[in-house]
Amino acid sequence: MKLTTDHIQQSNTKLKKEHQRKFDFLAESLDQRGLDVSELIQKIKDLQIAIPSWALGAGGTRFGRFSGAGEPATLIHKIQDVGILHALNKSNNAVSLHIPWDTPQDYEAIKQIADEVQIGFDAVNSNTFQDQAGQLQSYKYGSLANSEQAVRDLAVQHNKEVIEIGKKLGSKALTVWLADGASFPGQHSLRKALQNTYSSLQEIYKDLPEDWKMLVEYKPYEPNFYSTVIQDWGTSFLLANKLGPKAFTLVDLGHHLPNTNIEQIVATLMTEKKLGGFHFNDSKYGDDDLTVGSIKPYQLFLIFHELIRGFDETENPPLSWMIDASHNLKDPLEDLLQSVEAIKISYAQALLVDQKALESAQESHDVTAAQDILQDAYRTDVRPLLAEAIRQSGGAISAIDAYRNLNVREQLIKERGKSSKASGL
Ligand code: LRH
Ligand code: MN
Ligand code: MN
Repeated sequence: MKLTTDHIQQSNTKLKKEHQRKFDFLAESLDQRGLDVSELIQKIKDLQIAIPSWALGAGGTRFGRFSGAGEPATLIHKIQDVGILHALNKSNNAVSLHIPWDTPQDYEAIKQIADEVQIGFDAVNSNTFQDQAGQLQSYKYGSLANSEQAVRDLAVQHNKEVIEIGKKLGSKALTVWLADGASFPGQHSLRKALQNTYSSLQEIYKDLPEDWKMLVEYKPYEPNFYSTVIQDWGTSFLLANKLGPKAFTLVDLGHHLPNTNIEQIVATLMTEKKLGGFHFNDSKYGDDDLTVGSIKPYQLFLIFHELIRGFDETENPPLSWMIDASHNLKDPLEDLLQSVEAIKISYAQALLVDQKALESAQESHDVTAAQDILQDAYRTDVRPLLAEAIRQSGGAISAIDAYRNLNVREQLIKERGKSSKASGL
């Protein structure tokens, strides 16, 4: 199924008048606040967020998985799904692949299909947290951190292969997330595990093309429940610093202990020019992988506020923007549309912050004013601005409405069958 501009325009007709009324009202008030509305719209249009291939089917928990219907069963299906999202919201022009779940068979065919739906390839992810069929060594006790050289070699080799796959597709980054750790005190040497991880990463780094980044993702626990080798931003930052200028820290919003101040981590990493990218999601307890903005939208706004300041005030290089989510209940495509909208809402709100007024409030220690300035931006309903940016780009005024009215899922079920299942987590 391919959504055409005609389909989208047709779905916009009913909403156009009401949208215009809301947009005019907002545009006038933003204009009165001294904001350049067309500049804001351009910035919102430019923000493109990559979709993870593994989020296009129903996820699951340790207790069960309730598959949806018409799930993408092949890499081609996954690219088509991302194409559908991008046609609707004009905000997802890339997919992030996980290898070996998404190893292409026919590269030319894959690239051609991606081209047709205007999708590129963002960071490629390696997977050394599962054993593959016929694998000679096991990752049960770790991969890059393993005390056995032969296991480390296998994991290094896998990462090198992932780089080769990414090169053929036009990716420019490798994301490394390691499950390596220990579930019991005494299980392994904490120091040796870190040293092994560093030397294994060095081997992989040697193969990284000049214009690539290595994104080192951290996570405090799970699947190991006593210690994780790359447990926090500090450990990731330390490794990225030691590895060299092409290595960066990747922040997955769900990979923090409760109440961690993520915006402060963002500010620190940007100051050191070592923030590489994001895995956006939301969580209440742990790595819940919930819809972005569904639990802590103010935190997301504060993160974007730091990002915007960081882009102005630091030399941090451009970021990889990616979602990392999982859906047990909702239609994955609807959930992803909601996540992308939430990201763009936070970004747009953060663009409204009166930076000059905030700076002077900070300098005069006017705490009340500082809070008001931030909250004034956060409490602005920017949805008409977003809808206008998407409409101007040829997308849908309301992506979910269009998705439903155009019976996209029903079409996919017809094409793929009720019981087609996504691979991956
Ligand atoms: C680990 C993680 C990491 C993996 C993905 C499937 O929790 O966030 O990014 O690659 O989930
Ligand atoms: Mn992640
Ligand atoms: Mn995760």
